[in-house]
Amino acid sequence: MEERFVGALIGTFVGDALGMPVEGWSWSRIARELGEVREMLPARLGRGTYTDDTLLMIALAESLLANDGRVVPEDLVQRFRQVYDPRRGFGAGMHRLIRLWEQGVPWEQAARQLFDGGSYGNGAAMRVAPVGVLYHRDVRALYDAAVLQARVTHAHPLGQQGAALQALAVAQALRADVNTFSPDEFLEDLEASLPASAETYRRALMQAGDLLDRWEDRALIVRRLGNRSAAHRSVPTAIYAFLTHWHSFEEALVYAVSLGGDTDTLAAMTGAISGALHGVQAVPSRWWDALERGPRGRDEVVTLGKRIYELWRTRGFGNRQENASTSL
Ligand code: F2R
Ligand code: MG
Ligand code: MG
Repeated sequence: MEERFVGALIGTFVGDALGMPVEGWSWSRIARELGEVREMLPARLGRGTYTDDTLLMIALAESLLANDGRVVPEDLVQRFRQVYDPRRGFGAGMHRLIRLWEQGVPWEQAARQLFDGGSYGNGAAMRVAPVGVLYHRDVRALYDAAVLQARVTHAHPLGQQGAALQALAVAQALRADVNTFSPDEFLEDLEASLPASAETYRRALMQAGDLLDRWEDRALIVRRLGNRSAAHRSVPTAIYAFLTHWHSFEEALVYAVSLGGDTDTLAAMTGAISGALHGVQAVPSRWWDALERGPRGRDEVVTLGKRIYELWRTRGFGNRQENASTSL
């Protein structure tokens, strides 16, 4: 179990580092120029370095640990401000939020000022793995925690529901038995866990189910499910990448990156889910060796995963698995 907690956090890191060098490339450009991305490529901050996806996940994990597992929005704001480093490739909304927070605008008000009705970017989903593992036995508490940590930066319901869906997928992978795993059952259970309000995501998951044997047709998958940084056009895609390659952490991430677009984030979210199923030992050693070290580096992320496991083991965090819609 501890290895699977760590796997979800490290899976985010590995996917982020693998996908980042080609973020923004189309799937056809990746295929044409590189064939596939199976190795850590040179990057702005060095091979194996991470971006905002992992940095914000680390900040969220540190915040949960400092607050006895609770999501405390004011604490998250402070930590997001502390770790903010423009070289890590943040989304446009986050740059703006940092300025609003510095001006003293309260977090709920600041988040509502982004875009039209708040951000529906995938930024709240890409960082949510710590919530998914900590609350994996209590779907209702998980949903509420995932939405609350999302509200700090993403006021749009699609941004919040996307974060909740990604957390649900991580939790479900953590609870799953790899020996009896079924992609169809995984999708059915995931759909059943969604509240009635998450209709956009329910439809996307149904599409994903219909396309399970069409994964080689990347043009089709990108057209139907998406590969951009909007949560509703990337969270279902990451779940799809996991489900079509559920047997292998490496293949799932290589496939997620091959879809192009928001590659660091697609692979980070796929990595969190696959890491929760297979555990940290599934990370290929050549990828493991390349991961960034030092402050907030690979070994500290492992320690965070172990500390969150310890928090869950000693404090329980519920044992309910009923439909999340009952809480909404
Ligand atoms: N942003 C990037 N990468 C590109 C920039 C990298 C740069 N070249 C560099 O190397 O420095 N990556 C990161 O951003 C994504 C996470 O996004 P987040 O945190 O949700 O940001 P944002 O800006 O809030 O949303 C992303 C985009 O979605 C569109 N959008 C969101 N809400 C919208 C709305 N209500 N209406 C219209 N559009 C909306 C906007 O285009 C946002 O910019 C991850 O990929 C992460 O890796
Ligand atoms: Mg990123
Ligand atoms: Mg990205």
